[in-house]
Amino acid sequence: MTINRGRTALITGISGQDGSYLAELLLTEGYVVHGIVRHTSSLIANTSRLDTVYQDPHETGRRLFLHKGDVTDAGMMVNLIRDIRPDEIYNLAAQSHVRVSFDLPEYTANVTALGAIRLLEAVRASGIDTRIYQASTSEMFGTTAPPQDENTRFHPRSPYGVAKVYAHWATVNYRESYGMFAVNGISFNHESPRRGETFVTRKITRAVARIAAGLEQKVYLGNLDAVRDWGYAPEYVEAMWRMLRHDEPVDYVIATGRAATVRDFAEAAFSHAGLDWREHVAHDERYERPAEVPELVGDPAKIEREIGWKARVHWDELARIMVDADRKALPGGA
Ligand code: NAP
Ligand code: F7E
Repeated sequence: MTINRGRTALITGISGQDGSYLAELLLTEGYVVHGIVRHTSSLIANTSRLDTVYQDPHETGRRLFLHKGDVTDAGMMVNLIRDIRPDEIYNLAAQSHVRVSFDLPEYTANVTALGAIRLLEAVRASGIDTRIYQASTSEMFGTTAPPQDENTRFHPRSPYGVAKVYAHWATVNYRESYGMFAVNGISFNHESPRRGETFVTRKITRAVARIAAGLEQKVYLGNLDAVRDWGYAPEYVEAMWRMLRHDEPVDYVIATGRAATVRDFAEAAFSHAGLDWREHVAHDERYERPAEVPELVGDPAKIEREIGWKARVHWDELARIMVDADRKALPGGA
């Protein structure tokens, strides 16, 4: 921990799944951590995933600072970055739901694509020397066949994927144009008990817990044939951090290299609770997308070789971790 003492990081999207795990990791490593949280009308801020690390503003010696802000507000980002002068910036803020991006394409572009360029420009305007991590995604590969690696052609299939391609190339462009240490982590799907409840893994494991407890009978899903490479989010934030501690600014695929269908995941999750998925999963076309990404399976050889990062938790163990957590979270859950 001592080697990082005094280092300062800024995380956009700190209240999200990855942001919360990353904040925990960096605090454990001795960093001072700043995060941008959005204004809401009903809460002081959406910080439920940060409960384990939240520090009251009146505490002395605290190392976690939350700032009200939004990546659609360029001035706010310039001022904040100039004030705190972070050594590392992790741009995790996004409208990250693929299905939702079809309903809110312009909004998704504003946050997910232009948010990245606002941040890069804010760093330039502040004139500070910092390292920047951009949360790129396997969704950029779209229909290009697996295994996908750092040289695979992009063919995004959603407004979200298109927005992330923009942010990805903006990051490469600022690295090449201005010599910034700015890198893309091309993450494949990664999940955890903190995953948003409308992503398919969490939707399934939450339903398993509620069905096992007799609270409901069925879960309605869309395409069961989609293939994904699901990893464990706490391991992925470690990859992000290690990419910024690397000697050179290099883009990497972050993946397990293992494939499973949505059907496989559902089967594993239900059977972990002693249930037969076929009795509880029903189809609803409203969960299908105008264009689907059929098969994403990453080739993580480069990050394993050059950074020494390797996924340990694979999709079937992940299903068990998430089912156990969702069962425990129910009132009276064990
Ligand atoms: P997430 O749970 O959806 O979190 C997104 C975060 O962005 C939340 O903190 C959210 O704040 C914040 N946010 C949204 N709009 C914002 C805005 N206009 N200004 C400031 N903050 C805003 O996503 P995640 O799963 O942690 O993923 C983190 C990043 O990695 C995202 O960029 C995502 O696109 C990318 N990614 C994720 C995966 C994956 O499988 N998880 C894979 C590849 C790439 P609220 O809490 O207020 O909503
Ligand atoms: O869908 C299918 C759906 O929404 C996975 C984001 O973190 O990972 C995530 O995007 C698959 C798709 O994740 C339902 O059609 C079936 O094929 O959990 P998801 P995603 O779209 O892969 C990437 C890497 C990101 O970057 C994104 O930010 O499951 N599916 N039935 C369903 N999906 C949902 N959500 N709900 C269903 O009922």
